[in-house]
Amino acid sequence: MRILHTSDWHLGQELYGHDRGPEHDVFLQWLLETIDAREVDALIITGDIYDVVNPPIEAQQRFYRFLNSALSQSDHMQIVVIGGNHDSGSRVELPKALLPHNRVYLVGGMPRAVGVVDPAGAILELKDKYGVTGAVCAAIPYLRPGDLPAGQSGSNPVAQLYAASIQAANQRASGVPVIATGHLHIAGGAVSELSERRIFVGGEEAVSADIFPSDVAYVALGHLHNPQLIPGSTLIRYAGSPFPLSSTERGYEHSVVLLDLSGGGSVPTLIRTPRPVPFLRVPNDGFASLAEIESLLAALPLPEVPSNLRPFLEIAITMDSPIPDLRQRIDAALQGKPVRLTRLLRQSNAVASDGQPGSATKELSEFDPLQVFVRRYMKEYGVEPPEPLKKAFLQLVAALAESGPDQTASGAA
Ligand SMILES: [Mn+2]
Repeated sequence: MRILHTSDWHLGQELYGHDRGPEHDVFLQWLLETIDAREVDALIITGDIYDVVNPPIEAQQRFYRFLNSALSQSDHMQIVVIGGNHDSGSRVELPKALLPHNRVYLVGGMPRAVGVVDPAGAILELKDKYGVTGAVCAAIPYLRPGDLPAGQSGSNPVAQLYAASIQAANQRASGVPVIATGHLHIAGGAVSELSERRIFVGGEEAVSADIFPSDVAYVALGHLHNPQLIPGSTLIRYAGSPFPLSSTERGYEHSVVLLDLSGGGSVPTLIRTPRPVPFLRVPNDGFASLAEIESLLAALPLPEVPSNLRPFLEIAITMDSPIPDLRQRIDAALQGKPVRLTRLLRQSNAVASDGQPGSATKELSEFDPLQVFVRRYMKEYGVEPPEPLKKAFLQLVAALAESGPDQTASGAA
């Protein structure tokens, strides 16, 4: 039984106004070819299919075209899709009735039976090309507050829900390997600044890897964008995003996981994904003066490519004093170059009123909300806010992000 695990596609994403569609097309074409060449039996996509709950029509068409091509190029490959924190659960499940029920499993939100969360409803049997069940999958999506059992003191509600689902999977498995999915933040995972929206499930930002028992053969995770193995009592992996979704991710070795499952265990192989658009930064690390940046830009080797595949460029500039025509000078240095500017980071050498060099000209968007809150609190009270207050603030920010202006009816309880 061969499974391919991928995650966090974020279809419909825009990077500082630049469309990522052409990169998604390259990735999805590569994925179709890889699935075919490697004779994959089941594809698992662990959430954040779309970047926002209300994705553009083009992004949804791209997803449906992919499903259609993947189904028609193989006569048995199954596709499991779980909802992520960026997805609307009901949007993920929308085309369910149009798709073959024994080949595509869309689990946008935690399944319910007569209104009550039903862990057994998330259990699927994945079959090999001979129609023999090769794995039983507990397809758990991103969990929203109403999905979790009322907390008994001392036990984590996420752990309880996983325990119930894995138990239901084991009952169905009778010796066949059990795998589980999730879209959550496991403690110890490496996060990507500016990329993943903070989430709180069951009141906690991160959940312990202990929730996955050793009798599960593989745990396929989504949410963290850096492909990574999570230490635990079994094989737990974040597949990561297919290409950099922010400048923070530009150094990652983006990949998908190919998993060979047998009674004897599971063997993962990472396959690097294509990166059709380079992510450049000038300078490569840290900051440089305008004069240095102008000469680095002049020397930048930039081959001519179609305009929608031009490299992204982030510029980080340090200044001793404000440069009134900064933007014009950067524009002039980039004139005619086949490159797409994303961020222009500014650092001032002047010492700001908060005593921190470099913060004087930092833009609000370069701070995360917690940093703004901490600075404001310190200005008022002279000390850092207490930890419970910071946590309450982060929960509020996470709740706002999920119920923002682009929120429509979703799987949220
Ligand atoms: Mn994501």
